[in-house]
Amino acid sequence: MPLVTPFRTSFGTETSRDILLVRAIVASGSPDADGWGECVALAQPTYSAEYVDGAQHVLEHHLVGRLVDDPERDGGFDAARVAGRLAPVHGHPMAKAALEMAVLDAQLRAAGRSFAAHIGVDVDHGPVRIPSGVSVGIHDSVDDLLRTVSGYLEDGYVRIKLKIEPGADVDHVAAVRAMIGPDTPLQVDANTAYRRTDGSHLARLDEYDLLLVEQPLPEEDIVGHARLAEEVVTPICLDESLVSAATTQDAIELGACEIANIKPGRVGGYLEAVRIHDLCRARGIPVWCGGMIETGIGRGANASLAALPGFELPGDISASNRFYARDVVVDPITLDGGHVTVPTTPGMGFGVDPGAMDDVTTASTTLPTTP
Ligand code: OSB
Ligand code: MG
Repeated sequence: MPLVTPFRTSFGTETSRDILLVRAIVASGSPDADGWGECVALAQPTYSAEYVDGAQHVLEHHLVGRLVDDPERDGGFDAARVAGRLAPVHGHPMAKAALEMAVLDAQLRAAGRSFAAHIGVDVDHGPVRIPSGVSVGIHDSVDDLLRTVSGYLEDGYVRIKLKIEPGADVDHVAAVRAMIGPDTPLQVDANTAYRRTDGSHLARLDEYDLLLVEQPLPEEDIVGHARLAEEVVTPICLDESLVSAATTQDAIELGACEIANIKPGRVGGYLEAVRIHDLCRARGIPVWCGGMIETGIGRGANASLAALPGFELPGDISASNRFYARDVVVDPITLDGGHVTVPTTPGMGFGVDPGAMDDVTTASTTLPTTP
């Protein structure tokens, strides 16, 4: 799917999105269930080790069969059992998350229940709205960056996140802060572009009253982030490093994670994401929902997750039209007064548009769901 504008980060430029979807068709249940999951892996292994063709391979050859062979499976599939069945396979959280999401979507649709209600969001007393932030790619020119940011503020986004890298950081932040004034929430995301020795450079960002600096150091460098947290006043937020509830807990205990970006794909699924929310909340660590340039499938689910009370900061849950001219769902996320509305339809929070889906489908593979 083409992006409406190229999206540049410290790890590369995305101009289109090659998206892997998992559809779970459970025909033996009562009623029959049908669900979709979106795999957030990018085309190249540059954000994390996963990439979309690898995710497809591991799903086809190592993951789906483990659900089909579950001896305790009683005709249908139970989303609560998926992560445990897949646990013997190391890594591949994004592939696993897509599979669990499809099963959970099918199960919730069959039960006539929304994901938001399922995780305890009060959707019975009128629409729930959550604040919407936007992630802004690296721009070659500061003037262009200011034009882009102005446009998003006109759209109503309540929080700006700037992608940064060495050479496009302090000056860009200073110019944006000067333009937007002191009251608009601003944060930055380095996607691992700095090193431990960059502490004093990153401390120059402290002047600009940022909500947080996201993932300055490499994924593995938890101790480095803990040291940086001593050196820099701006709170350190982890993204790439947080691959599970256990790693999140350790990072918090080490002082490396003052704020957590929760991405369901990165942690192996929405159920693990809820566990991370719960543990952060118990420890007083604010969380927010990250994005992976999702279609309306992942975006609707993210909007539901982000309605949990620990999501104290606006997420990267922008309107569908921030990235796509045409979405694959009938109910794309839209912006209304800087907020998005939490979906309450049965399932993970979207309805697939079959025509739009057909138009962008390049290939599909059917795997048996009986051993
Ligand atoms: O680091 O948050 C990130 C997009 C792709 C990969 C990684 C990241 C991002 C974003 C965009 O920042 C978030 C969005 O979907 O709006
Ligand atoms: Mg990030």
